[in-house]
Amino acid sequence: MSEKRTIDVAATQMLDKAKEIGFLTTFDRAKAQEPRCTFGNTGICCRICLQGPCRILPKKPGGNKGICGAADYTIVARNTVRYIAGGSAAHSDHGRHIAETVLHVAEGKLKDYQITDTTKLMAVAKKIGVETEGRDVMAVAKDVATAALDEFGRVTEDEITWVKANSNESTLEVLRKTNIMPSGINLSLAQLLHQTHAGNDADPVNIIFGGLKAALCDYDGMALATDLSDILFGTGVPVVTEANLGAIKADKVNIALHGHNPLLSQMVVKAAKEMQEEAKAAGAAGINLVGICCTGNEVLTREGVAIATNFATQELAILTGAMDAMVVDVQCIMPSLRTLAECYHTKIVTTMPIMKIPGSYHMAFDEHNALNSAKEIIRLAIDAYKNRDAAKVCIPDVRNTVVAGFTLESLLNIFKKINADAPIRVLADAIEAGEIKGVALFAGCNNLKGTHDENHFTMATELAKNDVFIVATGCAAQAFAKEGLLNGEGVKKYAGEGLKKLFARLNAAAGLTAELPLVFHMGSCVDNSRAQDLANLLAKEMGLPNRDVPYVASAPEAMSEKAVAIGSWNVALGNPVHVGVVAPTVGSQLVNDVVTKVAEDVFGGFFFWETDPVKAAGRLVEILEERNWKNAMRK
Ligand code: XCC
Repeated sequence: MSEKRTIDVAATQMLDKAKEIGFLTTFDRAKAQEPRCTFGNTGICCRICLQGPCRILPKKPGGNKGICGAADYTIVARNTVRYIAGGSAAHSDHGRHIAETVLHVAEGKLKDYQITDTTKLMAVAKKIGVETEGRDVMAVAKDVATAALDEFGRVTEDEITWVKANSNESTLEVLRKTNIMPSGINLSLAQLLHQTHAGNDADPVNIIFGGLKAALCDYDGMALATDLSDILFGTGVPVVTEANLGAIKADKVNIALHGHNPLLSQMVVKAAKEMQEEAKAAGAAGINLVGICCTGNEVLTREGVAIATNFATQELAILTGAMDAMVVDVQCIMPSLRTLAECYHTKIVTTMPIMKIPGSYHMAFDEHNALNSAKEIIRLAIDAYKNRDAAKVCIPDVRNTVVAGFTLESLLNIFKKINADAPIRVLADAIEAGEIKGVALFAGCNNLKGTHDENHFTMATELAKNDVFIVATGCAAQAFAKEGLLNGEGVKKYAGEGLKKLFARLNAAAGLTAELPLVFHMGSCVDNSRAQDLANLLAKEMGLPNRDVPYVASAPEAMSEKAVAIGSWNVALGNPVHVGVVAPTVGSQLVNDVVTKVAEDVFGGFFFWETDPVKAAGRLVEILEERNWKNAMRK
């Protein structure tokens, strides 16, 4: 673990404050976990049955296998794919919740939601083969939502719809040949848990292929979540706002929207607009919403809500003393928030039936009464504001301008101003002319095994210097937002000459009031599907299979099971994937070789682990150059 805690200036101030009041943050708890257990860290601790935990102890007679005889490669493979199952269940369940809501809107059962983006609805319907000609919007919406819900329960031989509709033919061929094309989400996830039960599959390669099938369900669930969220709430367009703890305002009722699912947070945004006067009546200057983690990214993309902070520093928003309520839905919410809130007036409000924290407020969110639920939460925040202790307020004066809202559609709209017939040609031309080396996606979390946000920042600036076009999602995108890479200044400071030339053309064409940012914020973690759409389009335009397109992905500070799932489908779809923490596959040379080497022969995509951000960026640049060189040779 690194001695330096974070590169975020605001976070540093708040960590000092935590020390002052004697609160142990996640940074202290991470330190307390050192040194890590080597068995767990390298993936060779098996806890799948009650005879365990079994560890691999090569020096002891009989210790080189688990009690059942499972070798290191079986244990490591099982543990790894069980991460994928967890991540995939989380993303796809989020997608299912959105799909159910769209269905109920189409059936006229929900008064507070509408079909907002009918253009996207029709485009998605056409993509998945739902008839649109002469049909009513609600009828099409019902069929699209039903098709999405069918993804979950299908047990027939059919192929899963969103993977099939989004992927290029050459990719589908590989997925079919390797027998990892799923038919239904629930089936693949249940089968994977079965496959990895004690005394079941011992073949590491077969287990990994089962894991990749589940990872494709993760992709499917997130792709349909993105599509249906856009249909329901609108597809984001460029917005200008700010990021970091300085976005919390001392004179306003501050409410943080935290988690992943936009169903409630969109309603809070709507309700806040209507309730400014109530806040003023309580003595505040109004209501100020800020985002944390991917709920934050969702409402940033569609509503321009400012970012307070990302995963590792979520507690610090409460330490400002000015956070009146934190509304959380699902995923990436630290249970410690409630303990810290006790030192302040802050209300932690959990809202989903599968995510409760002992001692916090639980206000069960009901889609049938969505706006009222949101208003109730805001009233709770206004009440809490009245109890705020001004003496405890300490908001770091740190914020950066953010230009975000780059859904694939809004990005292509800018490209269209340069090439109306084939917008993605703009990127393809820049790559083929050698002006830029390719495209990199930054995704994923914070991981306190390293210095908070450092890998993100160093890698992005290194890639920009090397003329790589960068898109980002999740907490990676939020790190860039806080550190000033999501604005035009970032381009001036860090872009290489080739990338600067591309930006000059894009800025001239875009005609936006703000300059385009160094890194394009594509949204939340489920919006990694937007980045894959970009890769697919680019491959098609350049006449290449995905495995040859100059596109790479990186999760410099990966933490969650969802990150493992995202990385794994990226590999299956042909993308080289860097991970900035050492993966728990290294306990088996065989498994590690399969995911870092053999995978490339089969899928074109592969993983590599590199904790040094400069070296990792260098390797990504090399991979892009190698793909470009090979493509030029083939011509
Ligand atoms: Fe969670 Fe999406 Fe990771 Fe951030 S990036 S810590 S998963 S919020 Ni997905």
